Amino acid sequence: SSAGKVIKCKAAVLWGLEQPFSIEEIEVAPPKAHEVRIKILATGICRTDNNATTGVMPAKFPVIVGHEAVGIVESIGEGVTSLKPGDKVIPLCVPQCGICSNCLKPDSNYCDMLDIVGKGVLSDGTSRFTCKGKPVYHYMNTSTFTEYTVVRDVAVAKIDAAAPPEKACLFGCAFTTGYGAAINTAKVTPGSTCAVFGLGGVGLSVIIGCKIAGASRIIGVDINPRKFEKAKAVGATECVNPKDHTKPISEVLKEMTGDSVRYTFEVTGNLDTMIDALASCHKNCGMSVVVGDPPASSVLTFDPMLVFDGRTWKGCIFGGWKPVNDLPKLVSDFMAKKFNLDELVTHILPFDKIEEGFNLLKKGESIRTVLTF
Ligand code: CND
Ligand code: ZN
Repeated sequence: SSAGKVIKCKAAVLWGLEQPFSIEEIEVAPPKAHEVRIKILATGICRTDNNATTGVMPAKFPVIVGHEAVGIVESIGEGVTSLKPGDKVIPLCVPQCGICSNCLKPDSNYCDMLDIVGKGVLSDGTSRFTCKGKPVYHYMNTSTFTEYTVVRDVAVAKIDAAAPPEKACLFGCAFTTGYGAAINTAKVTPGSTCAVFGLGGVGLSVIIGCKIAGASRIIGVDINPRKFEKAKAVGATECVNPKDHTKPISEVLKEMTGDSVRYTFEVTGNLDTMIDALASCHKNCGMSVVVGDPPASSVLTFDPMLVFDGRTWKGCIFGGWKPVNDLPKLVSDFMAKKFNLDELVTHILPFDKIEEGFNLLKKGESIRTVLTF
């Protein structure tokens, strides 16, 4: 067996900002205490990974990004009790240690470990990856654009062994984030009107959540009209392109709905859209949820009347789920056909074609591209 030994394998390394993904042979060290080494089976491409290549989301270079995957536990480090080799798992960008003050709060999923996982190294301050004799850093605790990765045991969810990897990987980010934003964060009510800004993999998952919650009107908003067909296929009742209007989008939505948009979701990561989404929900009883990643160190200026009048402005990380507990249940619901992820996966490519997958994202041609190994 490979347990306890260094594994040589292929990985997509980013050597610096704005550099292409370079497929390299890397060395993956065995897991240390409370870590597991995972063989990746499938991994989706998310906007947040692209944000690492552009600097919108900070990363330490050289780095292996990727955070939406399904894999199989290859080996475990000392003290790991919750997982064993052979388990089918999802590496988690939001951990759940289960013992910090936030994990103990029933309504928080901001585990104390979360602030540590952003540092690009594991608990002992070092990386488990090397390439050409140099350390290569981790990303969001997951680093899934590689045949093998090492992660902390508190950041792994064990899922149904029968779950198909090229769909179930979406529970590592897009689906879980978007669906949870509607169900847990906004708590969308039956019969309500919702508007979703940004119709990528995360935005479409918000739509699925709004629909399951019983929303009667779901308006998709995107500047790329090629996204409308998919949005309607998953539950949008109509779609609007802000570029087709001279009026602010909040005015357009108000007219369309007789001023009754109850919930709005920002799922693009643009600062202007965050204000637009806030202004688009009902001024007194509306709620707007920020789901898109704001650019690092950005500052937003807004008219305080937007909230003074009564609107609620919220955010969420990873859809508000407590992932170690909740992901296995979400995957079971998926296996029981509670929701269908077919529309979200538009492209499946072999891992070597990662650069092509990112080009599809940048050109707005894909919803999710899933890479398989
Ligand atoms: P993706 O790029 O696939 O979709 C974004 C969509 O927004 C595209 O269809 C764009 O055309 C559209 N868009 C861009 N600008 C505008 C605009 N000004 N007005 C209307 N539409 C616009 O991205 P994704 O679905 O992979 O991710 C969406 C966001 O969610 C992104 O910011 C990502 O970083 C973030 C995210 C957050 C979390 C979390 O835990 N909160 C997890 N993963 C991703
Ligand atoms: Zn993501």
